[in-house]
Amino acid sequence: MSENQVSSTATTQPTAKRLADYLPPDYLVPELALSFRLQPEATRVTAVSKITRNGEHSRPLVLDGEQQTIQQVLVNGNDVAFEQAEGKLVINNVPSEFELTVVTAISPAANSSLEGLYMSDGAYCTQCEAEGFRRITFFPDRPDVLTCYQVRIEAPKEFPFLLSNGNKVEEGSLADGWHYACWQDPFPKPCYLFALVAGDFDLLEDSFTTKTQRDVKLQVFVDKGNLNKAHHAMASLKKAMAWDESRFDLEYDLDIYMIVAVDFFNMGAMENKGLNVFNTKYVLADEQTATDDDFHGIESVIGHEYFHNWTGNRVTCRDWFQLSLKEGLTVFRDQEFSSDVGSRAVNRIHAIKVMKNHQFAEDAGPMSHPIRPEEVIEMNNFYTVTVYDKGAEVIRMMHTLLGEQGFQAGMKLYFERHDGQAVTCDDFVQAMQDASGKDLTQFRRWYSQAGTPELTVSDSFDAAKGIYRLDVKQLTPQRANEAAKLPVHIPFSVELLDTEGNSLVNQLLEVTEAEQSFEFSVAGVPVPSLLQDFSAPVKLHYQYSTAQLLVLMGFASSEVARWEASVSLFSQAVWQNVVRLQQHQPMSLDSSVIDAFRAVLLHESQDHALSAEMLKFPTANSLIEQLDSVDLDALFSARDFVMDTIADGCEDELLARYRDLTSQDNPASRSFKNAILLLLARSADGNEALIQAQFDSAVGMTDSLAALSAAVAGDASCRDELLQQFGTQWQDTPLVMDKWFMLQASVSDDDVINRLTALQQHPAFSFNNPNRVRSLLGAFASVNLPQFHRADGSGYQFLTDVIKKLNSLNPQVAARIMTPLIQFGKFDAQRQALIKGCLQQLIDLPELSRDVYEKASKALAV
Ligand code: B3K
Ligand code: ZN
Repeated sequence: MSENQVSSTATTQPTAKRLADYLPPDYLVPELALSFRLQPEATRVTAVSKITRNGEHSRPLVLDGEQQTIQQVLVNGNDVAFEQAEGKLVINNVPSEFELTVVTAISPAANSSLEGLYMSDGAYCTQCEAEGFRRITFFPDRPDVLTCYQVRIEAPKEFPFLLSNGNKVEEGSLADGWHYACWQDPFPKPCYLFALVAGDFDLLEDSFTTKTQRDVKLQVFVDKGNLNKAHHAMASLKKAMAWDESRFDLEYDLDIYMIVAVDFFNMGAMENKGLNVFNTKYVLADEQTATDDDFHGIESVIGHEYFHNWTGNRVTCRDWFQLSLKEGLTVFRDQEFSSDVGSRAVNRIHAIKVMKNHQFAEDAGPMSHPIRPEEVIEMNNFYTVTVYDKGAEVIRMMHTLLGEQGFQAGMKLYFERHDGQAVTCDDFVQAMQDASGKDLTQFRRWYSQAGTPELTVSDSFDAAKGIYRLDVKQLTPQRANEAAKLPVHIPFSVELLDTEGNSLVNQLLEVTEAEQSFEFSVAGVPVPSLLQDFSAPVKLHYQYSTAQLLVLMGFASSEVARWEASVSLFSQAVWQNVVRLQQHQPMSLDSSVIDAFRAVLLHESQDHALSAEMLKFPTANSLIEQLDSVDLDALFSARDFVMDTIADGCEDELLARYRDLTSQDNPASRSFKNAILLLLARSADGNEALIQAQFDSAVGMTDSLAALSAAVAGDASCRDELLQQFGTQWQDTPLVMDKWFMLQASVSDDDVINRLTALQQHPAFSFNNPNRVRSLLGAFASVNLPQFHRADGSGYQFLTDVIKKLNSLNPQVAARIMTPLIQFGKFDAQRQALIKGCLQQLIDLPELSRDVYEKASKALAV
């Protein structure tokens, strides 16, 4: 018996894996029997696999494995020689079919990275995607090895629930107060979908009858005492199951569906077959502790993970470069779910904001990659807004081009061809093409070209012929060391309105050339609504006049286009004032802009949720994305000025509408009311009494948090007192404390860094918990831009110190909160130099994780 500790710390500089190097697996594992004897410091894992050689060759068996102590390796029951190096176990001269037994010991209690088997608040749980299974046992840890699992879990009876994928087939008692359970998953799956949970929970149970009349047991497991907060998650699950049947004709395939909510989780949730593990943030909700946005987020993430059962689990990815195959498609599906059961326009606006505020920045930064990346150092760094959200936009474009019927025919063919397989993005597009007859050859470039295509549009009107013409140019910016980008296939949705706001033309154009023109017969010069509903993930350049935007904001057929016009109106006002500041002129705002926002307040019939979106002015992040280089100080001042001036100019209407909305008890009206409150806090008066009154009388978290946010945003004199009151009231409710930490992080005071440093000692804060870290520290860098970008560099240094600490504790979270530090290309030379200095400190760390290394080194190489 040999005992060898395998370490995951690379001795050499991390190297990239490349899509071009893909080779099929040398060995397949059709069956695996896994057995766990759970102990915090030394869990014994016995893995008995049936292994078959894939094709004719004599290459050794190479398995992935990290952070385990090997106790036994047997081939067909006999001891065997093996080598171990760099996270691999190698056995030479294996037969073409054999049984491999590997016994290892792991330490869940010492696992702070939250990958593999770890402990969350006393419960055992797992996270295997992308490459965490190799921390549980030695295995070919790649998604194209599909295996039938049998799992046996042994634990003390203090852990009453012993869960794994599939169906429970046996359970019973053992000696010394222990017990066991055995699970069998009939569907072959890649190891990233394996899950195990052992703990004591409250359990909410329900059932769902599928369209073929099969009864599925539904279970939601939550921490003790939280049962009353699990009902919305359960209702959302049932809604999602019904929706997938009606819209996609997809039915659930096991007899049981389990969701376990844990407090320590690196991301939102995980779609393990039959046993989803969720961050509590996306399960627990009641009116007192969760906002309307939280309720919406839960419904959407519960849906997302459920939809993965077909798009991800039944058909999975051949390799991790194909991640968008399952993620882009599943985000598209969850967006459609939210849109079908809620407001389509508002959901579309949220998706557009993610693209414009975050994805465009990623595309323009050092981590820019196509939705199907070609080179990866640490896979966890590629669960990005590009793969997920741009990936969903690419699926949406196919939906737009093919129509619902053509798209569904494509989905049907995709499942007919590939159910039970691990496939590529190309396989998906091919199914869409074959089912619809639409040539998607050029469209495939969306998968291989990084960067945001830019559409520059100019127009002209020939009064004599009554012809309006749009000249469209497309260009995807080429970066250093990149091949020239070819034109992509862009669905370009256009509406033309007359100046009274009547719709003249509403059409889907297809832009495929570098330069293309489109002509329309119309009587007079129309107002064009271009790229309606963000019909493609591109940047649009068209010089809208204020008059045109006012027509669109009031009359475009698409509610999303009306919102887009409001965003452009606001943005133009900001940029005009940035120029004034740079020219040392006083700032000013045209009264027509104030009038346009006043009209939103006075509008009687517009959906309140849409009005709210129009009043939630563009963030500084989204403004930064509109230009190639930005004077940050001028931007912050100009944005504040425009917001304050609108608030002052509309104060009477704001107050009147606010009062009117207080009696309306629904999420859309609350959203409108609270967007107004935020503006009232900015007006010269400050409206502190109103803020205080809402805070005191709020019946739910939406209104209470909105009042507190208004106090923080308006720097109200009651701010710290309200923060204190709220913090005391909710000190024992971690998810509410996250909201509180986030507001603390957005305080505009010059000494906010001291505040955040002190809060790291708060009893509710812990560096080990990703939700806390993201709320207090991640939020500072992504939301409090004026303080993060302080000219003295102290904001950058603060974040750098946090990343240094997390680098060893939880590299995945460290790399994730690092994003604001690597997107510096648009800033002034001084700030860039300060940031680069910080990144160099990270590069110089003695035990740098691959996660942080990949991002820091790419940023410094630009
Ligand atoms: N598939 C998981 C994400 C796993 C992230 C690994 N770093 C959740 C989801 O997208 O549904
Ligand atoms: Zn997903």
